[in-house]
Amino acid sequence: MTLLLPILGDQLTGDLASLRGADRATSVILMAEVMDEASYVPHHKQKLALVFSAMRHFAAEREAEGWRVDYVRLDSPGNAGRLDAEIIAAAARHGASAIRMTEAGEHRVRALQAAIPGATILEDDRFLVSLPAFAAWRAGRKRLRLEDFYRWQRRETGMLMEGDAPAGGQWNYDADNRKPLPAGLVPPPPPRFAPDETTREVLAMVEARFPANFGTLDRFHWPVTRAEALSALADFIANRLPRFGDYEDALAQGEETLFHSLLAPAVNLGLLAPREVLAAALAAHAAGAAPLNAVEGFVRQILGWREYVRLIYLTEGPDYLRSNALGAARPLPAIFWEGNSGMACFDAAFAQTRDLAWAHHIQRLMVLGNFALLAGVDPFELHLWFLVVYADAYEWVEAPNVIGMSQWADGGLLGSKPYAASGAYIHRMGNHCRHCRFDVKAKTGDQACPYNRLYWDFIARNERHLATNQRMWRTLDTWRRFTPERQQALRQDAARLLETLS
Ligand code: FAD
Ligand code: DLZ
Repeated sequence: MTLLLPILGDQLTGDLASLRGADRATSVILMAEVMDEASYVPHHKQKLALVFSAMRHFAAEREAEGWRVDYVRLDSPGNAGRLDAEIIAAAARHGASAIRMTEAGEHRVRALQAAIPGATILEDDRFLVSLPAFAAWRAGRKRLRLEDFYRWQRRETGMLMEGDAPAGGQWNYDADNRKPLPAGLVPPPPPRFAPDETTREVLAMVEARFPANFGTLDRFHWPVTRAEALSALADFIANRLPRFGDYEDALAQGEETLFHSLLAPAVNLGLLAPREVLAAALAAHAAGAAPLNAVEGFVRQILGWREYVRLIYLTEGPDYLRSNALGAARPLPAIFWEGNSGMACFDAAFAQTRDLAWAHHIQRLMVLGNFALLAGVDPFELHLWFLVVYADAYEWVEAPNVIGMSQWADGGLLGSKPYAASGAYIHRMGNHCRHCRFDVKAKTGDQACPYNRLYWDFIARNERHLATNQRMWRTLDTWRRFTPERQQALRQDAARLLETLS
């Protein structure tokens, strides 16, 4: 009577639902590095190295705890290259009488799991909100909004609550969380975890097997074990959380990580549980070590956005990825692969994407995503790019952020208005413009900031769609007050720029 327990590459959690209560004497954990998962998109080299190294460390740790682990390496002889085939082969190899798994995050892998004969699939209770609870909450609601979801979850969990009221009297401190980084304030760098022997072996394997994939490996310093992830969490709580809120939306030339946590890769792999990350932030606040605006901002991201986007991804189904409410059809411009746009903000975001497989939220949303939105890039192409380039990218979290939040391709299901902004926003939030060869004050012409040159064209092009959105009325009104000559000049100038992108 052997129980087979397949663990996926982003299920690296010691008390995963399917492991809980299993008898180590009669169970076999199966972990498999497979080509299908390594190549459904050509992942950034650091993402591949992170997943494989973390999988190998997790397997070794379980073995040390007394589990039997069957670990199939990418180069193991006979590797079938598919998760389902590896699971079925392992079941036969071990004479398994039962297979128990925790549900996968992505539609693609959920479909594979569902087709494995006789497998029991358990809910992934590492997330705080279950699908049925979300469905019940959503039923009868006219609109979906993060703010409503988040308040519901604050009440449900009691996090940052004083009775039925939000701690401090406000549900959010967004208005306090929009400061540019002042000169002279140097954010403490996040810890760098030196690759051990296992990681070095994986780095060499990735370089050898995936030489053409995007990105560099030289600066691979991600936490790959639970112990390292806990150390990364402790470092963030002590050194960056207190100012996380203030500079959450800041952009700064030469400052890659600011006060961000860089925890998403570890949390998405399962090395850290969202509940413990939240608990650590709340404990810092209770101890007086982190102000409310910082902790609320952080809680909102994990308890709010992270849960919310997953539930939208799961309930909207695979077709959501093909949403294209604005009918954007431009192929992804080469600057997304080459980083030679000449725009200081864009090229900085690109460089750290290439070198760290990470960029912070405002770079993803207001620099990279915003540029694609203004240029009318096909949202599905952009989604594939985002899925490739970040160490924390899994479709369940990446796709709603790109399709919904960033590109408004779902027509406003996830977010209330398109995150479209001219260069003025980027100028306000940081100092990139001072280092840029383009002029952020100029609206048209070759020297003008490309975000400015594209902004009004985006508004004009999408006037019909935006007219139904109350939050866009003021902008539309401004556009409509321009003289026809000015409108024409702006659109012709944008067309000239768009021509150079193709
Ligand atoms: P911090 O700024 O320190 O935030 C703390 C945590 O909150 C993050 O670790 C993350 O777990 C969570 N979080 C914050 N914002 C979001 C959000 N919008 N959605 C879900 N969780 C959030 N996040 C991913 O995990 N994977 C992705 O592939 C991904 N793609 C994105 C694409 C676009 C276009 C945008 C706008 C956002 C994307 N995000 C994604 C959300 C967010 O940008 C990243 O989670 C964050 O930048 C990761 O860095 P960090 O861990 O330092 O986050
Ligand atoms: C991301 C990833 C990669 C690159 N490789 C593997 C792998 O070889 N084996 C595996 O079990 N999981 C891998 N993963 C993570 C899966 O893609 C992840 O479990 C799904 O995205 C969840 O739906």
